[in-house]
Parts: sequence; C-alpha cells; structure tokens
Amino acid sequence: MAAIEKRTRSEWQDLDQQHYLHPFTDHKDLAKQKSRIITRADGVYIYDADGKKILDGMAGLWCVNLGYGRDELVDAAERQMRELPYYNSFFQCAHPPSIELSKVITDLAPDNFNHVFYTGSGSESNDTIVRMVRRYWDLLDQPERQIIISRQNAYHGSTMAGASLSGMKAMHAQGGLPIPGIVHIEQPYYFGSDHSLSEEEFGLQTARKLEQKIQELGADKVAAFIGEPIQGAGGVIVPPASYWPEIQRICDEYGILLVTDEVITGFGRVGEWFGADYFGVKPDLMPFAKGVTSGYLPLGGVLVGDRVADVIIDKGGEFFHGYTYSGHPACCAVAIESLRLTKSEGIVERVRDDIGPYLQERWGKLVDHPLVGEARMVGLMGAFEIVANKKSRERFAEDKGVGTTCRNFSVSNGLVMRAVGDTMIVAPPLVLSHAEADELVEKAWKALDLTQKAIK
Ligand code: PXG
Repeated sequence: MAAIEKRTRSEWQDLDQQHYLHPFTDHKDLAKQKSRIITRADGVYIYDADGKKILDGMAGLWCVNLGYGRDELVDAAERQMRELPYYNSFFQCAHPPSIELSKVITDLAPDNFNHVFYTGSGSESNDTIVRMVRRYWDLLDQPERQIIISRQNAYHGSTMAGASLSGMKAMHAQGGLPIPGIVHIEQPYYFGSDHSLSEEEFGLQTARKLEQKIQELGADKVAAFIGEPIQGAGGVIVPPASYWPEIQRICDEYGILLVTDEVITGFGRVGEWFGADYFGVKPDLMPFAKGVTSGYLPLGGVLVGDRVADVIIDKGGEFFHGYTYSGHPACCAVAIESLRLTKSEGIVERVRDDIGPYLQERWGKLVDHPLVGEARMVGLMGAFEIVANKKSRERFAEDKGVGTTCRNFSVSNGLVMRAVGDTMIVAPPLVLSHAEADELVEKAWKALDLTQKAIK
C-alpha cells in the first residue's frame, strides 16, 4: 500500500542531497546544513521528521488558507479522481468540475468578470496574461500595443514571462530577462523612501511614474499595467491609500488594461475576496492561484473581465494558447470545495472583522521592539522592518544577514516566518485562532530578542 518508504530523518536528508534540486536554492549552501524534512501537518502547525511542531506563519507559501488536515478537501479530490481523474478541455470538450468552478469563481468576483481561463500555477497565469493581453490588442487591430508595464521588486512568477514581469534584478540577471516588451517602474514602498513626501503624496508620485512611462513610450505602444494589490514576496509592501485610485485613473485615461495579480491577495487573504475589492479598483484581468485550492492541489487561472472576454469571443479565431492541465478536474473539484468552505465558514468576514483586526493590533505592537522600524499588516499578511536605527530607519549592513538570523531563530523556536532582506513577513492560515495569533506574536518577539543578542 505505502508508496513512500519509511526512512529516518538523516536517510531523507542524504537522498535529498543526492537527487533533489530545490526551487530558489543555493545547493552548495544547503549541503552544509541539510534540509528540514517536513512529514505532516495539522491545523496551522507543521511537524518535521524529529516530531518538532512549528506554527506555519506562511500558510505553506501563502496558500494553505483553510489550514492543514481538512478531510473535506481530501474527500473532494478522492471522489473526483475516482469519477474522472483527468480529461482535457481542448477539442470542444469540457467536464463538470471546471464548468462548475468557473461559475463559482465568477460569482465571487466583481460583476464585470464572467469568464475564467485555467492554468496550473501563478506563473503560468501570468504567462497567460502576456499572451492574452497581446492577443486582445491584436484583435482590435492595434498589434503595436505590446508593452506591459510592471514594477521593480514585483513578484509575478518564475517562468520566462513570470520572471520578466517580476521586477527582481537577481532573477533578470540569470538568462537574459526580461523578455522584450516588459518595463518596470518604481514600487510604492513608503518605508523604503526618504520620507521627504507625505505618505499620500508619495503614493500619488509613484503612481504617476506610470503616466510618465506611458508618455515616454507612447500610449499607442502600451498594452497593460500589472501590479500585486499588495506586493507579497517583495516584502508585504502596502501602497499608500492614494496609490491605486491614481493607477486606475491613469489606466482609464490612456485606455490600457489593468491587471491585478491576485495570486496571494485572492480568496480572503486581505479580508475581501480579492485585493482589487480591498482597494476599490476595477481591473480587466485577475490572475490567481494558491488559495483557490488552499494549496491542496495545484491550480491557477485568469479571471477575464468582459472588456477582454467580449473581444476574444466575439472577434473569433483560435487563441493558440492553453495547457494540458488547464481546468484539471481533481484540482477544480478541490477548489470548489475550498471556496464552499471559505463561504460557509465565513472566512473572508472573519479575516476582515475578527482574526484580522485581532492579529493586526498585536502585530503592530512589535514596533515597540528596539530592532523594529515599522510593523504593518492588512488582513492576514504582515511584515516588520528590522532596522539599526529606529528614528532614521537606517538598515544593518546587508552582509550581516540580520533578517536571516531572525528567520533562523524564529523557525528553531517554532514559528515559520520569512525574511526578505531585513523585512520579516508572515501570512498565516486564515483559520488561525486567537490563541495561535498570540503565540505567533510572542514567538516573533522572542526571535527579535535572540537576534538582538546575537548581533551585539
Ligand atoms: N504572482 C504572485 C503575486 C505570487 O506571489 C506568483 C505569481 C507565481 O505563482 P507560482 O504558483 O507559479 O509560484 C506568485 C508566487 C515567497 C514566494 O518566497 C512567493 C511566491 C512563490 C514562491 C515563493 O514569498 N509567490
């Protein structure tokens, strides 16, 4: 019966080192310390091969919204796998799970969204964005509208298009990216600015970088703007309230498509169904993934607004794009169940009105720690900034690796927290209890205390 052998922790570590190339990993470095082998999980906790219990402050990778050990999701997958484990949606075929999920998701999305295109991940969703945006302008006889404007320090995935849309220099340096037709403007990161402007003015000024870029390139060359409502992997960067309305104005004025990447912010993370709802913007396209299945099976997609869908459908002609696993039946069945549970358990309202405010208040108090320059959180995605000087917001030297030190203390004390440089981030499962929220903040504080001692 058991397809996976029983092995000791060190046997797993040795085999891991011999055969497994991990994502985003320096293997020379990993070889020195070996992997932490995670063997099981329940609720908001993961357990390693030594039986150590760790609060998963990152919900896997921003995805296990409903927590671990949900039998309903397992049963949904099992039922669908027995009935129809796979079939494609090419060649005039479809199946109930993908059709049903399309209805469920478009019912949750803003009114102008009535169609879904499926992928297997967030990266693929953003590849679809590039293809679909260009297809749209082609169909409107404006094929010269090719350029997509994104932002520095954005994260939109790791495929050729995903990494190109991402604004991460280290990724671009490996392999000649970005691909042609993708440009980046400044991110709305107020904490990282010189604070010569008020937060509101800074929000307007960074949004207007979009307008300047459109004018520089020529409006007739620009196809779309893409942004995460709140930047996740870049360090939970929450834009000033003035930012998104100004972006919306500019997109409307120049007629360019607005894409909000909802891979992290979709399905309840920010206390609304989508990040666009939180900021009150009206995008034309919304890539999603992660939380749609609570991470139990891989699924992504693009919510396609009527402006784009009408053109693609009415103008006709084949869109030469799609994936073997577009609308995978088992993944769609799990997504349907995951969204049903999210609704029936009032998860989105809970994040907005209960656990969100509860954790935000306690998380905010981390700013009282001598190492913390700012602590922020929207819904259940938060960050704090480690600084050498609280007043001037001066950072520690990069080679000191203070964020990594803090991360290591945190994990060894039983809390998964991620370091983006010296910005520490969390995004726990949305089912987090009050007691677990208290534990999360206590452990973050302890990690800071230990870091402070270690860097003296
Ligand atoms: N868009 C956004 C906004 C994301 O956060 C992707 C697209 C790509 O999704 P896939 O499913 O292809 O990974 C992401 C993914 C991190 C981390 O370290 C974040 C992501 C992925 C891996 C690591 O914070 N986000």
